[in-house]
Amino acid sequence: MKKLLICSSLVLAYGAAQAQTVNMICSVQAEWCSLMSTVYAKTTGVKVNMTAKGSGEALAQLNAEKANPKTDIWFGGTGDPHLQAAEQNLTLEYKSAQLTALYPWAQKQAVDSKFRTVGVYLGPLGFGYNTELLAKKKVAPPTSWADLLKPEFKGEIQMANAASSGTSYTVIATLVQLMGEDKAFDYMKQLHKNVSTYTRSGVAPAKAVARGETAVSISFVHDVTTEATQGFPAASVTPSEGTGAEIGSMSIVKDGPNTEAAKKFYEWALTPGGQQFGLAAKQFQLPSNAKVPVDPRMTNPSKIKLINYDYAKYGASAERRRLIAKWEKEVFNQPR
Ligand code: S7P
Repeated sequence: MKKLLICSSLVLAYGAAQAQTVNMICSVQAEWCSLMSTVYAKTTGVKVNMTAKGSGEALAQLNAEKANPKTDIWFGGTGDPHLQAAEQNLTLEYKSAQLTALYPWAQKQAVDSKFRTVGVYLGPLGFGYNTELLAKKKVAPPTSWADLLKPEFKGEIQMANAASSGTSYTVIATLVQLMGEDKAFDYMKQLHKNVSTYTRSGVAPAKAVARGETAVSISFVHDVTTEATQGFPAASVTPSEGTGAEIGSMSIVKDGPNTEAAKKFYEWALTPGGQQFGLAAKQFQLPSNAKVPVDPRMTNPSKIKLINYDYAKYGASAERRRLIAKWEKEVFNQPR
């Protein structure tokens, strides 16, 4: 009997310790998740174990862990792989009490996924450029997709590789929606000749622009703003023909080890209090809770030419796989 009591109190103690932890994959810049995790742990006593991974890599990890998930929550990253995770039954259906406080685009992301993901921020796609480098070369900054094909940008453009990067997939899906598939692929083949490097991660081209390693990047504009606020000679523009935007998303992993704790973190991360940490970490995506004050350095979606991005269609696994394979074959693997 005594043995049984010791055993069950050990189990209880173990259970309590377990409940005090959330394992999170972070697909925004690590500073943001670190700050959230520190504050969350201090205010609730719940430890957040954070692993940083880009959007595509995060989805790959959830697939790899499928039989025995180690992750509880996936915070941030482009919305398409979150939709894919939902479709592949990797994430949990959960309706947040905060849903009605969110902008319609964030709620739509939840509806499109049958409530297995939700929008946490919006970030438009555009170009970053190094103001000093372009001034030295006496080249005007690009303001349109057409501009990127100009001879003066040959070897001066970086973008991410669609095989690894959610940002890069957003570029492809945007161009396909903007121009039609045939014209978009013709365009990307021409663009390929001006691209010097396809980086693994989506943020890398903006960082390369900031450090003068390349003149121009195809990036989310908020990633360029982050560099500019750190004093780098970087500026951004959204293309005049129109552009797409990511709906950065958050999902709870199905059968994760700490699901109840993950639900609490998820709720908190959607409140105005939980959403203030992006800006505090110098990240300039537009938060999804309409009550969060907007910083003037965030791009106002109503002031730019945004396409009517079909998140459900381009977030579907088959479409995403098809477009990435086509891009690899017809664009990436071609000589320049
Ligand atoms: O936090 C910056 C940001 O651009 O990175 C996220 C995304 O995970 C980029 O991942 P990839 O390397 O897969 O492109 C974006 O959601 C986010 O805005």
